[in-house]
Amino acid sequence: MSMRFTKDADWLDFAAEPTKPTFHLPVGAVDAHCHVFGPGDIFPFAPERKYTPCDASKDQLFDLHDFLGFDRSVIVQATCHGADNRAMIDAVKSSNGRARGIATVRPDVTDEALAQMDEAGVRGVRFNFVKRLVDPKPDAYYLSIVDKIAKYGWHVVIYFEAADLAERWNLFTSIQTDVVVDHMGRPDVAKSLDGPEFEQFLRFMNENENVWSKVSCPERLSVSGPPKYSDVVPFARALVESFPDRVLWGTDWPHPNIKKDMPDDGRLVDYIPTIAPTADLQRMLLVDNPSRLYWGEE
Ligand code: 0GY
Repeated sequence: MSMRFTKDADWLDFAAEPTKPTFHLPVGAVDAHCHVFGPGDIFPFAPERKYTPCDASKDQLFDLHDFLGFDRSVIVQATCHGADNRAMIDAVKSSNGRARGIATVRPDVTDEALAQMDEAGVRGVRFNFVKRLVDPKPDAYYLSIVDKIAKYGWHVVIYFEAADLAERWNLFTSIQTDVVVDHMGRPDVAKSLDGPEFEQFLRFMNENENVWSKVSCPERLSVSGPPKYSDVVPFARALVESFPDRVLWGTDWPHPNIKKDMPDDGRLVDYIPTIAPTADLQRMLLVDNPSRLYWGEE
């Protein structure tokens, strides 16, 4: 029997008809952070989820990428699906090698399940520390997963809020694989670029050469708002210019938990040259870096 889900009342749908971007993405551009949700009647949402999203299918995602000009993508498991990776894996398998996946697993995941995911195109696991999205677990929980994925050469994606960085510093810096931080570690952009909070994030990247950052999601961080997100630009641009070979960019479609100002995905693409102003920086951010990390291409 298929299940019916009703999206949360304050949930905004993604933009049905985004604008055509004026910025032409370079050939081989990768959307390194996007999701699929359900559809819930085929891939039910997890009982432990903190929100119920709208449906956002693989076909809608692939159509969006064609429209915007992305050649490839990385589909990241979202918390509304818990550790049930079927929707993400189905999307990755349907992509003809044009998508890679990031899974969420528990410490009791079997080796067989990991091997199947690897075969399907999964290249890492995501640890989510954002308390409104998942209940926190002790460091040992995450470290046991790090041990299990080691033999596949996978990496770890971490999503946390600025204050969590100090709290989890020892855990984060003990991980030996590549570590990819979602959305720049969610800086408070009302604070100074030179202040202690962002300074700590820069130190995290400076002292740990395995740490990468997605310079994505201005819409989640901005106070000044769309389409320019001008208060986020200095933070993202500082990372792109300081660590040009360790930054990634993604749309975050279908934009979970955006309660106002749902971004127009075309305008989000037009934001890219404001944080990566030269063709070289754009190529590294959009093509070279994700191709190396997710497809092993040098
Ligand atoms: C994002 C951001 C969010 C949600 C999730 O897995 C998730 O549910 O990551 C958020 O609410 O900030 O990157 O998708």
